[in-house]
Order: sequence, then structure tokens, then C-alpha cells
Amino acid sequence: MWFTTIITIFLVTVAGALVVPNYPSNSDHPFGYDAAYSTEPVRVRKEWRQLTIPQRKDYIRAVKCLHSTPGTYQDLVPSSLTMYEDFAAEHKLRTPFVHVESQFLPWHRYFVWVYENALRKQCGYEGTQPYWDYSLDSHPGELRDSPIFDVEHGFGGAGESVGPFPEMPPGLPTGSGGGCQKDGPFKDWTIHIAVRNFTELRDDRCLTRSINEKVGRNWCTREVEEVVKRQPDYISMYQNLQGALGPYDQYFGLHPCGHFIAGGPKAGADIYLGPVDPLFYLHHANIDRIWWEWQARNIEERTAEITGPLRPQPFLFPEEDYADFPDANITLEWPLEMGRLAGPVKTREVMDIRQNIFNYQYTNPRAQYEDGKEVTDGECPENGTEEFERKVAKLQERWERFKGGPAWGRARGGAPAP
Ligand SMILES: [Cu+2]
Repeated sequence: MWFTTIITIFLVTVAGALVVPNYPSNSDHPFGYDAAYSTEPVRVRKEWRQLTIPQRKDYIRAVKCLHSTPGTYQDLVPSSLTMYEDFAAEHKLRTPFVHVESQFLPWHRYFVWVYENALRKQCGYEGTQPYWDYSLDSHPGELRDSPIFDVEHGFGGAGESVGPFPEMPPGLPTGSGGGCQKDGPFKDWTIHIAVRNFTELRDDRCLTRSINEKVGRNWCTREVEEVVKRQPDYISMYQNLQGALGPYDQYFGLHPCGHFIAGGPKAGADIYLGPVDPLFYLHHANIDRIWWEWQARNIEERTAEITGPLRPQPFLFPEEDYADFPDANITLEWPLEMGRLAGPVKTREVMDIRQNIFNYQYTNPRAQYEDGKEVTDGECPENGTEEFERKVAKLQERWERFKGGPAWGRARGGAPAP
């Protein structure tokens, strides 16, 4: 309850002392910070089902608009033909550097915000970036009927059935679909951007989608989210969020769950090219919300708390990919790069969603709002019950067993000083 109250306070307190950074508005970086943003009202990011039907339709329209706008990355990634794919291209170029370790959360926070700016600036979208709280769909039978997969006002259902596909981590239960989307607003989309190759001219294909109820029921839950929020420090929190990044039978974690609950091959399930599935941005807005809510539990300290190695763990990316990359810990001065989409910003500038370059907030996913005011306390009925605490404790115990394991060895053993 106290937590809901804190969130409510954030929602009604428009960032009081807004510090306006002095970034140039640069046409080479069209979606970065713009001085005009400081006069905009706070952007309140809502859970998908808190949007009205016309708002959902307008969001989908804007996403499609971005994919019908020619891109600017073709000299770097020739197969990125549209502006929508430029975001996937930027993500793909940086994949080994912005995943697994310390940059993961700040870089993706900036990335989602730049995408939100693109939808607004390029495609006239008037809303904010929605998020998907999959824990609302994690009870048996809920996922398939989720408004997320709505054929008319959502992202479409599962694709053609293909069985297990190569991107699936070992041991992951197979979801339904996995092939080309059969319905929904993106069923006629052509994706051009090649998965690994940087020189290929194009790799035309459909958008795939797999709906994985089992993975959602086990790992996209309210309890798993609560364990993330109870981690005592930044490293434990981001590692817990990302779980095992490997075999399913270890600690799978909330972030991988959000990818595999709906991601198909060469799309949402792929670490390089996840952003070709529009659901990527709703998933990562949710991950950002959870980081923010973790920060909000100790706001003064945690809006300045960042550490952990800059280099990713070698178990996921070949070490030669980042041989030139500093073998040091991240600091608040570390520049987060966004290529042509937006200018670089320092990590310190993305630590607080209410200040510096940002001015946004998240709703409580379980509340109802009228004229922007919360009219219910939105408290999850499971919260605080013995059953809930028992499940959280069990997960925490499992995490304690896993976190000393070899996969996270280097980070747990401490990285060299910066
Ligand atoms: Cu990513």
C-alpha cells in the first residue's frame, strides 16, 4: 500500500525542479533531446489496457507510419530500409555492449524514449509510449485473451505453428505459433533487416509471433517482479531481472520472459533484432517501469546508483566482439550512444525519469484513472497475502542458489576499478 502511495505521489507531482540541459537540437540526431520538451506536459506512460481504443489505434497507426518512412541507416546497415528498422539497426549494432551488464537498463531507457519521440515527431502520435505488464496475463488461460494480442486493437495473435525454433534457450517450453502472423495489424508487414549479417542487402520476411503461456505463467508474474524490486543493490537487481540468459531450468528471469512470452524467430525472441517486433517497446517500457519502481523504493540513493562491468559476460557474446571496449565499471559519466537517432547523453541524465532530459511517469498498471487521477488504489489482491510472500520467498531462495553460479561469475567477483 505504501508503495502505491509513492507511485501516486509521482503521478500527481509534475517534476518540480526541471533541469533543462543545453543540448543542441540537431537534425543529424532527429529524435534526441529538444529544448521544446521542457515546456511539454509530463508524459504519463500507461499500461496497454489503460489506453482508450482510439488511443490504441493511433499508437498502431504511428508504428506503421514509421515502418513506411524511408530509413537513414542504409550505408551502415544496408538491409535497414525503413525508419522503423533504423531502430532495430541501432540496437543490432550495439547489442553486445548494451546487454547483460551495467549499460543494459540505462541504454534501453534512453532507447525507448527516443523511439517514443520518433513516433511523435515523425508520425504525429499524440500519446505516450505504452507498456505491457504481462503479470496481468500470467494466470492460466489469460494470455491468449490478452488485449495485447487483439486482432483489431492490439498486436495480433500467434503466427503459423512452427514448433521449437533455434533462438529458444535450452529447455524452454514450446509456445504456440512462432511463424508468420496470421492476423492483426502487422500481418502484411515485410521486415527487411538481416539478423546477424551487416552487409546483406535485404532479408525479406514476415513478422513472426509465438505465444508462450507456460513461460509467462512461470516467469512473467507479479511475484517474479517483486523479487526484482527487493534486490538490495543495482547489480543484484539487473542480474535478477535478466535471470539465467541461458538454460531455462536455472533462474529464467523477468526480462527474458518478456521476450519469450510473445517473441517469434528473427523477431522478438532474438537478442539482436528484438525491436523488429513492435511489442519490444512495450516490453522494454515495462522493464524500465520496474527499474524505476526499484529506484523509487530508495529514490535519493538509487537515482545515483549505477555500477557493474561495461563489458558483457563472455558466455553470451564472443570476447573478440568487444576487445576494444573498456574493461571497467560504468560510472554516471559514461556516454550512452544512440547513433543517428539521438545525440549521446551521460548516464547520469537518464537516472531519473522526472528530470534532466526526461519528464515522464508510469501509471500503476492495476489502477483505474479518471481525468488522470487514480480512482482505485489498484492494489493487487495477491499482495501481502501469505501465499504471495511464500512464492516470493521461494523465488528469492532459488535466486540465492543460482546467483553464485558460473554464468555471472565475473560480475559477482567484482570488476576492476574504473
Ligand atoms: Cu535490447
